Amino acid sequence: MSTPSTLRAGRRTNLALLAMLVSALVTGLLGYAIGTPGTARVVTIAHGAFGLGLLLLVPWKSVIVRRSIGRSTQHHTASILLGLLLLTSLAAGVLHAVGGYHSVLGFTALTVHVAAAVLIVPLLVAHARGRRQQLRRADLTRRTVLRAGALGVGSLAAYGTVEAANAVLRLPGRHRRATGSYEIGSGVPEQMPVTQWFTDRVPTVDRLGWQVEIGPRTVTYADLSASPDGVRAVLDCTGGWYAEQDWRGVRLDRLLTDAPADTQSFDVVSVTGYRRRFALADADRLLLATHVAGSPLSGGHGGPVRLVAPGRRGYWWVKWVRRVELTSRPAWLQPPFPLQ
Ligand code: HEM
Ligand SMILES: Nc1nc2c(c(=O)[nH]1)N[C@H]1C(S)=C(S)[C@@H](COP(=O)(O)O)O[C@H]1N2
Ligand SMILES: [Mo]
Repeated sequence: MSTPSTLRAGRRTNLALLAMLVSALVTGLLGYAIGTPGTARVVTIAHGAFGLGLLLLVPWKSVIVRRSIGRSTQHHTASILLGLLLLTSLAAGVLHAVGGYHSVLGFTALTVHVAAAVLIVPLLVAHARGRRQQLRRADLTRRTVLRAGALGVGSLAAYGTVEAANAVLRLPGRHRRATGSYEIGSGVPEQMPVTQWFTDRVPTVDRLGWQVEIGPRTVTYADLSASPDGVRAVLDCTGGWYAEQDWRGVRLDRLLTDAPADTQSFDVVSVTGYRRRFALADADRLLLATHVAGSPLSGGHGGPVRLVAPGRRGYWWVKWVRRVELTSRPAWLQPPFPLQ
């Protein structure tokens, strides 16, 4: 056939775009939930491929867009905004993946990337709802499967191209961790960015008078800071940076020996109200830390007492810990990400 393949642009192009976009959103969120390097690598590569793969469909989608502009009088404002947000998110994602960790007026490429992606969700729902594209039985032909395969291979090749550019041009991106984070301040905690998840603020605290309530018992700062328990662990913030430090404090299982028999999990609660829930069985892998790199924790980095949660992303590492609440509810019964 001599017809250019973009003439086939239509329903299936839209369905492919939607599937890739939803997959990019899901793998993006999944990557935030994963702290172990092996799994994180797979999810991050899939994420980059789904995102970059969208660009491969631009020639087809632009035919659809031009057709639509030509034939309808409806308002396109929401669709244009959706397109602009998508371009912003893509550009910022790639900028993060090649350019390193830079904060400009408190924003980093990754915060712009994720914020734009989150704003896309309601627009995408409205956009797709008004333009239902039915999946048909006849879609399951050998040719469609081959095309989907080609799109998959092309998407991975696009990801490979960015990685090759990182390596060949010796860009900062070649040093990122499996999660996509850049190393800042390993062994030198003062160099780590002070980071809040969302709306939390650094409180003023009284170090020496600090106490932590653990179920019915109370432990003082002096008790905690006299403990020899230590762990070397990586704090990996979803904002795109990580640092490896030597942390010292008390292993949480030592403080939970008299927990009631029906205890399934516990909430680690900050003086600010910020909280995360953990399974009781995980307590021996968690540290209530008072020290990092041999010195007391600074106020910005969670002093007097913070949680150290090896293998988990930064938002689990509750700062300014005031209370550990024992519960008989399962650990998964909590918002997947903090709310403040
Ligand atoms: C509209 C949805 C999204 C699209 C199209 C998208 C696309 C992309 C692209 C193209 C990259 C660069 C990949 C590379 O070259 O390595 C990227 C990186 C990244 N994205 Fe997204 N993304 C989306 C949503 C999200 C969400 C919701 C999150 C997190 C909650 C997220 C987190 C990340 C992270 C952490 C990176 C850095 C990964 C790395 O350095 O390899 N993304 N994204
Ligand atoms: N109370 C409280 N603890 C918190 C947060 C927060 O906003 N409030 N942010 C978390 C996030 S997202 C990260 S990455 C780490 C950052 O630790 P740092 O400020 O010592 O670098 O703290 C975690 N603990
Ligand atoms: Mo973070």
